[in-house]
Amino acid sequence: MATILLLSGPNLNLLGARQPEIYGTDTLEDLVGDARAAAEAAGHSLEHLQSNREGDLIDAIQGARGRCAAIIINPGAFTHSSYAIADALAAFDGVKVELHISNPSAREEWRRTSVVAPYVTGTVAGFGRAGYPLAVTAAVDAMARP
Ligand code: CA2
Repeated sequence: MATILLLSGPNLNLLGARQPEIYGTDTLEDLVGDARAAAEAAGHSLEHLQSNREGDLIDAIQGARGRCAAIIINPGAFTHSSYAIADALAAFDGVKVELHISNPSAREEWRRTSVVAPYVTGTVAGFGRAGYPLAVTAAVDAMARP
């Protein structure tokens, strides 16, 4: 049994309350629940942290080193700007999944660059709520590969 860390970046705590046409009507708690159910069905546990602060996310990534087998991260808008989160992910040796509810590549120009993408195992984007258990399945599969 391994621990998977799910991280949610800035403003994701507002899910369900604003912009349902982009992000749906489900709350972050709903999405995390789906991810946790998928992890537990695969025999693993899932920890979750949401923060609006870059440093909290970096501390969590550092704290996962040697403790968690995988990190799934929806960095929110930090996806497009945070070299510090990118560096923290580069220093984590396990499986890393970048996760987005929307498909940033199909949105505004500034969302089309991910500074964390070079440091992750793979990306799940554009599938809304369904992306959360998909990301867990992808992480579990990658954890089993050498
Ligand atoms: O599609 C995603 O998951 C994003 O990571 C969401 C970020 C956005 O900056 C990325 O480009 C793509 C924004 C999260 C903010 O979520 C809100 C939800 C409801 C109301 C307001 C913001």
